[in-house]
Amino acid sequence: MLHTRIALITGATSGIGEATARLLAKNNFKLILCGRREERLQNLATELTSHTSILTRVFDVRNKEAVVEAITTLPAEWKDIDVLINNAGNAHGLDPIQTGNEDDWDAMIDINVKGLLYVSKAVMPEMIRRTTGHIINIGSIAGKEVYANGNVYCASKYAVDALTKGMRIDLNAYGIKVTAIHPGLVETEFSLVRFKGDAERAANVYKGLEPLKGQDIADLILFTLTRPAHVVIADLVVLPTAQASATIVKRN
Ligand code: NDP
Ligand code: 8X3
Repeated sequence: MLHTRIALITGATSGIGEATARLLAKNNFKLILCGRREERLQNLATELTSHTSILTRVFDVRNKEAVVEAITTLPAEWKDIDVLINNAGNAHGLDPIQTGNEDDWDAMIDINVKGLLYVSKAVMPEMIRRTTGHIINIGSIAGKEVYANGNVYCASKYAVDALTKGMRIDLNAYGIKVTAIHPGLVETEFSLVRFKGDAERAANVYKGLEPLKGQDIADLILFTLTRPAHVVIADLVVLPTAQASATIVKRN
């Protein structure tokens, strides 16, 4: 019988993480769903329990102690995490570097970079012990190209790119697969967060083009996770057809 893998998804309360939870639940994965918004996690868990076993963990990836607590207190039957999807993250603000808001800088570096490190550090020991596992980091086209006013968000995603490469090198001896997926424009709550709840400004980001959906990224994650044991997808950039680069977008 096919081994049912355990996947831990950070940022499962919306967007790419939520779509991934839905897809993996229907594809023979047991899921540990993480995020800060407990009610959303509970609702999603309730919905998906007809497909698979679900555990939820509420924590802020910035809180090192909370991350360690969430992972080390997993019940014995959930400890062997096979798949870690480091998805939690956001942009905060879109300002020139000279007038950037330091709280936004802290949020992006603390969540997108340090949070990813804390979660990975907590999950890796069991993967290393079992000499198996797969870590998928969600980067961004912003981690491949810098655009005007993207400065610190881009830096945080360049860091994700570098950390992915570093993980693949350092974990090579343990048979652990490491993948980065770098999306372009995906219509999620991302722009609403970036523009601090300004729904009109957020909607404008996706106006006049057909953006990617969370489901599109979930499909790639599932594809990546279902390659044969000897194959790792190392690095994937995925854009809407209307997008040619971080800044060149064909709009109607
Ligand atoms: P959403 O805003 O829809 O989702 C972000 C997720 O991250 C939420 O589930 C949120 O959960 C979680 N999160 C944010 N901050 C924290 C935190 N401090 N601790 C724990 N969880 C946190 O955006 P997306 O789905 O689009 O974003 C997912 C990833 O994809 C991010 O890393 C983003 O940078 C990346 N990405 C997005 C693109 C896009 O155009 N949308 C393009 C390229 C990359 P909660 O608030 O409940 O904690
Ligand atoms: C999100 C993509 O181009 O809006 O990472 O920064 S972009």
